Amino acid sequence: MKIFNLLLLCHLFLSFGAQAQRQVKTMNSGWEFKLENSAESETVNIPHTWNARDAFTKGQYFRGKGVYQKQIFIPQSWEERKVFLKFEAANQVTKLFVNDKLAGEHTGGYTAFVFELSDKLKFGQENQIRIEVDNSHDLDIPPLEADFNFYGGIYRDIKMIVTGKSHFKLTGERAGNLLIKTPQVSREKARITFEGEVEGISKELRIELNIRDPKGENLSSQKKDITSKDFIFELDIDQPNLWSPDNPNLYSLEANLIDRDGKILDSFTSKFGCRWFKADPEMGFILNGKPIKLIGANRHQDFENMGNAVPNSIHQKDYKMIKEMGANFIRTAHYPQDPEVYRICDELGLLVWTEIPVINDVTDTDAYHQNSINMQREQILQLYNHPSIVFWGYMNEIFIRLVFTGNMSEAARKAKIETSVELAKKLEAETKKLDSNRLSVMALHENEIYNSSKIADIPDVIGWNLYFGWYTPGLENLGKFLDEQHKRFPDRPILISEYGPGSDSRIQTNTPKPWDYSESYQLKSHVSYFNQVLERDYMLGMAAWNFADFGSSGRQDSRPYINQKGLVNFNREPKDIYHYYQARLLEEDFVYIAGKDFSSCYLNKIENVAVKVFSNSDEVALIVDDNEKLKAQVKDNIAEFNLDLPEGKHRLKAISGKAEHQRDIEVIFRKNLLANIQKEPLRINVGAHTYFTEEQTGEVWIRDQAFQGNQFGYSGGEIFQQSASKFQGTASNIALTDKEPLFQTMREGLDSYNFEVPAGNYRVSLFFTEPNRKVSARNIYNLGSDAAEIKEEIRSFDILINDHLVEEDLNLARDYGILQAVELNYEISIEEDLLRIEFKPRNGKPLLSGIKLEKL
Ligand code: GCB
Repeated sequence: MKIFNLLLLCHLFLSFGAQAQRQVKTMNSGWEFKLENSAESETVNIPHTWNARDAFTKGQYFRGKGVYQKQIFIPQSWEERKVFLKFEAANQVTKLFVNDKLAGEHTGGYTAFVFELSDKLKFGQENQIRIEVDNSHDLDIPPLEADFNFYGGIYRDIKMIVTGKSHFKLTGERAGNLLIKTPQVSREKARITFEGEVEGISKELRIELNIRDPKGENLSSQKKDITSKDFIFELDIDQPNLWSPDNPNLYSLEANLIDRDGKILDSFTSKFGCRWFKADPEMGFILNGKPIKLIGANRHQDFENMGNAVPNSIHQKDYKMIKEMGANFIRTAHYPQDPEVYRICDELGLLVWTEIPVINDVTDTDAYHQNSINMQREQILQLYNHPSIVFWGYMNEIFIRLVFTGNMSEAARKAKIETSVELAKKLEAETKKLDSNRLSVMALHENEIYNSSKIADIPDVIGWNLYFGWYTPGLENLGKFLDEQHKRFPDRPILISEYGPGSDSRIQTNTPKPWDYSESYQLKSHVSYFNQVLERDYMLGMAAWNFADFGSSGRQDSRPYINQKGLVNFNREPKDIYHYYQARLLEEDFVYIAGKDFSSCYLNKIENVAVKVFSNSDEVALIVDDNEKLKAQVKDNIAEFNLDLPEGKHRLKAISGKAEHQRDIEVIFRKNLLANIQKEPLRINVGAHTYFTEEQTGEVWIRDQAFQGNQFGYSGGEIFQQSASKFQGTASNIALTDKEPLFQTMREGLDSYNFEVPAGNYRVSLFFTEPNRKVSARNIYNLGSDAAEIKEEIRSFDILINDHLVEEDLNLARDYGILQAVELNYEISIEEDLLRIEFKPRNGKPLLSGIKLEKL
């Protein structure tokens, strides 16, 4: 009986709801897609981008028009209703055609828009929907250029919305949002306003408003007759449950638009939260009356093999990982992200800096200025209700292009500065006009021009993107820079909006250096930033660059076309540094043995195994091979152990408080590598102090060493360093390999490479690349007037193995071209107990990137 009643109730509710209330459904599946000018089409699902692959293969991706088409049946009954399409975003100019008639157009790739279809539809029939999306470079649309990919397509959800003839406004810059404002909040009381617009005003319309508290209990219900299109409700909440990262309390609001028969014509729901905050130039960020250091990361919206067309589940996972890292702060650099992002930040309790993509440069046209303003208006009006958002950002490193452009006339420089400052003033005014309760912010790169132009005086808060120990030398210079800024501009609240070096989980070392892409240099750098920021009360906080590795087609680091500054990999596999943040930030007991991707330890006799354990207590216990228990004090959330271990496999278990973590390592003595060569080839990452591990096989290329009576090593030469580059080796993509780090680092001018191995048969594989770009820039066969200089640069050399000439006049540029992976191998039989590879220069200096030695 009871069950029957319940079913009946459900049935009544559902049938009532289906006819009358707002209907929303995704329209993601089954679109015919083709690139303009392409003959072939394919069926795709949205989220979709056409650049998921080409942005990672050629360094240049297709920028142009893509067309999506679909037939949809529209029921006859919808003639009595209104029909809309909502795009959560499409990059970057979108046109919608319904039955070949233009139904709407939108500019800008990162905010939502809604088009009404009603008057173009045929009811009770099939209708043709065509969407043209264009991601061509356009000087009037931000972003003009940046260190990330502008993937084209409908890369966020697309939804159909059906309402009654009278409905809450859906089109326009709010894209259907109705604003919930919290102009005054204290512990005692929160003043709430709810405002919006109704379209299709007719007689006897009413809005019923219900507010629920964070427990879901009804807090307040109000009704109002609607006579004109704009409406506003006001209410006070006594002793509000405040929203904060620790207690992300959310209220919910439901508004129903009702006709005189009590029928619901349309409805709107939203969450909101009550909190207040300010940025203080001495005390930092203050939330609900208490200082809170903002610590977190920036986040881009793309993912390995997907480009920016990622489902909500990936957005959710990212922000959960950010929360689980212990962060309380996130910057959605460099553009507004998926609506799901802000929803999950509200739920999880992450404070958000969101910004529009006005980045690197400004075009001095009315259209560029207006598009920037529209983007800021759309961002603010669409995201207004999210309590997580505390900063509206509107510019990133806006003078970087100017600073790095050489021969620019003084007049052009002045004009560029003027138009940028003018745009900043407009964006600031627009931001404050729409929302005076939040803080405005911009991010600057390390250059005095932001102070001298006075652009840095415009927003409430300044974020500095500071890459000390990377683009600028000296990690320790960070604190000096911050103190100087604080002293010169004592009224300016500041935070670090970006910092961090690139790292590659395949590259490991115990002797980290800037630009070696090792995870241990990344650790060293982040530890230093933590220390320097935490000891300065005036600092609002810091956001690491970046939560995850991301696509950037112009980059040539150790992984091509990828910016590798992530705390996690492009596929979100954590790097060590992610766990360091956990140790530094989490309250509950935490312990983690670093070095997941560095578990083979190759030691010289005198060395111990260096183990770092991340922990948030004062002391860590380490149990080695289930018996020996060692203890170490924790400094900067790291306990260091030096273990004197025999060769072989070992089990480590770290304990701190209630937390435990276990890891296996293998100790291998370098001196035994040659003795074992029958079983395991020797692989050497020549010209590098780092270990390189191949992802597919787990094979390790060990760091290089000199031949000093220690069984194997180079003699002569030096580590190759590209001139004017900080990178050790060549920071260039290497064609025809996925072992870039092996080829990028090399030894130049070496005389020989020696191995003390017994007489017998061996295979010697040598790995090379020609790094000299000049050689290819000028045709090597047609040297012209600077022949002598170029000739010097065209390296060629002979190679002898135990006096046998194996290469005569090896000229990498001539025979293979530059920056290509070249592998040459030789089978050789030696009669002495020494294998000696000699490099004899003919022109320039010989070089070598790697050696693999196998016993046959
Ligand atoms: C920056 C930019 C960011 C880049 C980053 C980098 O300052 O704001 O977009 O990706 O540096 O890695 O160089």
